[in-house]
Amino acid sequence: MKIRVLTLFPEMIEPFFSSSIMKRAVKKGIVEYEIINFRDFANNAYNKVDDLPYGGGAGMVIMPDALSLALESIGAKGKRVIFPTPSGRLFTQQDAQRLKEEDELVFICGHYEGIDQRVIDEYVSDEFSIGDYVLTSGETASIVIIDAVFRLIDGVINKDSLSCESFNDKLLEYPQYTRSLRYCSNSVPDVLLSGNHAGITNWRDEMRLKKTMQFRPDMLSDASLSIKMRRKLINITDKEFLEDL
Ligand code: 6GU
Repeated sequence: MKIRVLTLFPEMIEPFFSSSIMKRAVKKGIVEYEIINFRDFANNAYNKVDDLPYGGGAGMVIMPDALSLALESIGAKGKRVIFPTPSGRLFTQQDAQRLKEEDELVFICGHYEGIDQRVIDEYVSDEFSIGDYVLTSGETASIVIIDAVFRLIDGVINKDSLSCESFNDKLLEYPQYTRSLRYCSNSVPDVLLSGNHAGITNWRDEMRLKKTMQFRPDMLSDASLSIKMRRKLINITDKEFLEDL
């Protein structure tokens, strides 16, 4: 996959591609990237890329000129062009699954009050928000989306870690423990040391249900639970109901 990021702050993006798992994926040739500073495409005296909004209001808006020249330079028309913005549709794991199938992705990082709507109309295929809060810029949001997508590509990370993780079946993950056995006088749950695989699976399933109930009850309503998991959920809620009495 080739990822291109159009930004006014390349120094915010570069470290993500040159560290950790992303660095390895780039080295292996699984992911290619290009960071483009669209200020380089400005053709005015001060390399100005933004201006006041027509109609008034606070802040500055990215002008169409330099940004669209940058987009033209990479033949962005017809490509998957993603514009992260707080006014977009909420980005989900399902979107990440869909995007991982693409050969090329282009990201536009907005700043200030946003970018001129005509560039969005002309080039952008997806407007995504990464959550209900406001960030200063699109760079951090782009990195979040790129991370969620590229880790799903074959060869980037161990397949086993992908198969059983939060959101695959719309439940949160169970808690993990590793050595040492004693830490701050807290011990590891006995079942994990028992060698009883069925017992361990059962405990982990229960923990996933409990955690999801505690932190994301909204996810339970559309989780596609097996009959076995549904029974467990009923058991847990019954138990908690009785404890509350
Ligand atoms: Cl994609 N951008 C910005 N600036 N803020 C956000 C966001 C994106 N998603 C949530 N908040």
